[in-house]
Amino acid sequence: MFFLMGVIIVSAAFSGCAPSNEEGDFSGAASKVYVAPGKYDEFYAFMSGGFNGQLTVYGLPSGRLFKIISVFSQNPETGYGYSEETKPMLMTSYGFVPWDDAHHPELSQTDGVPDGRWIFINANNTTRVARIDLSTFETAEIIEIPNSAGNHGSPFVTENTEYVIASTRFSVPVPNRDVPIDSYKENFKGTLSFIKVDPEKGNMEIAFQILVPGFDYDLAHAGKGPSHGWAFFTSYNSEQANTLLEINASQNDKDFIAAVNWKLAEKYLAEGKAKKINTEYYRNYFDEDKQKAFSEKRSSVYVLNPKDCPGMIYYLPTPKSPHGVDVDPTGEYIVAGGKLATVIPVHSFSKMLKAIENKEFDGEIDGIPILKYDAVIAGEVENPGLGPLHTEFDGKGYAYTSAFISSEIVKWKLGTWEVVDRIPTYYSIGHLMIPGGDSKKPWGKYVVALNKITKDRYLPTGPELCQSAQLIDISGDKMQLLLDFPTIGEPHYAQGIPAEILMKRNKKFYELEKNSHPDKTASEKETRVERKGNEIHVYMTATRTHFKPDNIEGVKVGDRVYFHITNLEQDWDIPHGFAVKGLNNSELLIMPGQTKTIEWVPQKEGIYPFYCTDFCSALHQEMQGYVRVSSKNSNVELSFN
Ligand code: RUQ
Ligand code: CUA
Repeated sequence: MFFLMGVIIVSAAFSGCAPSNEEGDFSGAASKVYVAPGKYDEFYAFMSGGFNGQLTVYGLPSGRLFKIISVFSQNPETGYGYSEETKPMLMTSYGFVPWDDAHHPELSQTDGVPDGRWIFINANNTTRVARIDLSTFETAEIIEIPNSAGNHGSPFVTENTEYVIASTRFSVPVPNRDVPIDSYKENFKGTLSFIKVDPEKGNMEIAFQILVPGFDYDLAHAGKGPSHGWAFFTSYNSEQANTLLEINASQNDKDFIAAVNWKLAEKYLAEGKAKKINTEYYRNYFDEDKQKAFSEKRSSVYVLNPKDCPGMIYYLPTPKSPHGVDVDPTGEYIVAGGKLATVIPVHSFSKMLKAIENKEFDGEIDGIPILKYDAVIAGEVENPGLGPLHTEFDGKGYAYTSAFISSEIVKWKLGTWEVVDRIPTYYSIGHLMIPGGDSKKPWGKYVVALNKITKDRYLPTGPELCQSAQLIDISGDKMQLLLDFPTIGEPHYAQGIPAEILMKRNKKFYELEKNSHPDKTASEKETRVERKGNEIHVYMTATRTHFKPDNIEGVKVGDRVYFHITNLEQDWDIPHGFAVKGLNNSELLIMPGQTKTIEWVPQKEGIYPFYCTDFCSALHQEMQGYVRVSSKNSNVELSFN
């Protein structure tokens, strides 16, 4: 959340005054969220973890948490980012970065509708985009974005997931270099990135970037239907301040939404209009056959300059420090959340095209024509609540906007712009989510409010309180609050999709036969322990209800011991875990058919037990073994059983 201090104080005070427990009749609500034991939820919801760097999976309407998908942060629970197989996922041009701040999940789309293949999410801090495979619910790929800082306006998909788009919050020198900070206006630039997504495999590559003036680019959404081929990016700090932004970046009445004609950009790229800039970044991917992640280094990127590319980008003036930008299901309306504005401005795509044709410009900035506000505006929603941020759509002609300061969701009608309903949220709502609510075909049954502050809503847990989601029924004329449930980390954006779409694709285990991990142990007969200098490689198998080998001798203090463990099970829901005493690393959680490796450097002589950490059968407690560690110069022979 990027607000004026004053605004935050006002909002905190406001939420303090709001009623802590609203009256109201919840008797009907309980049955609407009750999912009987053994029954499935109707929707999956994916919530960003914010500063925990992960992505969480919930069911709706129950609000039950199913999984935390490890994305940008190491996770000792599974070994993600600790195991040798997954460490490469977190490689960047800054080295190994085991954490990030993840804000916006976005489902892949076909024909403008979420298709359930992948979900993307951004890393805000060390600028990256991840792709999660929704057959395994595991991170399949992470690509770093060069020439970017604060990858906040990211990663939003175009209508057929041709591109994932991303914008830079912080402008920085491009290419980055050592300059005085007060040379901001002259040296600092923003970039808008277009990441090409392979239609079959999903692999990401940065196709091109567009160099833009040094504003802060905040959020984005792609066009659809008639506006397919365009993408929209909000910006604030058009003042180009580099200090005390709370004052210095709130001077202008209007900032801008950048409208990019990416089809034209593709053409300019093909014509050789882009400049190749040398810069280092990483693409990391998980190879499911090898059951291992790999890192590839990239060394250049194509950058288009609007000055050389007429017609590629326009600015839509937008009051005032806009945050979200959301395109309605028809693709005609572009809604901005002007967080300091008193109205919600809605731009018209068709008016924009006409204004471009008639050259209704109000000057230009760095080769980017500024369109006249009156020539592009479709309407303004009056009385939209204080601090409007984000808008989702129900597919029935209504829009729902979150108002951070007045802690409410405001429902209004597209076309007439009249507010038809409002409901308080507890408290300080940021994003909101309707399943499919940023697509062409929303499943407009619920809206989820994603709230920053919970205060008195839950049992207190010391100074740190959970953040929260609220489920609201939008199937009738009046919104009805059904359920509060806590979230993991800070939820920014979220996505939802009917469960049946994903259930069809769900993978139950990895086929052992297809596992071509170089350190796989295909059967118990192949288990062994090998020494290579001071490295010990343990090729171990796990199956109910033992490890093989389970006694290992001849390891010496200071050896680098690699446990390569293959889970031989070929059955759903039978992972095995692995931990050894004193392991300065995480445990491993190994899914059926997988091979995983953990490194251990024993520091002291003695006997070290290891065991399975996941209660896998009645004889789980028997699933254990010992490693004998001897002194550096001992002559205990390497042996195993
Ligand atoms: S943000 S609460 Cu990081 Cu998407 Cu608006
Ligand atoms: Cu394997 Cu417990």
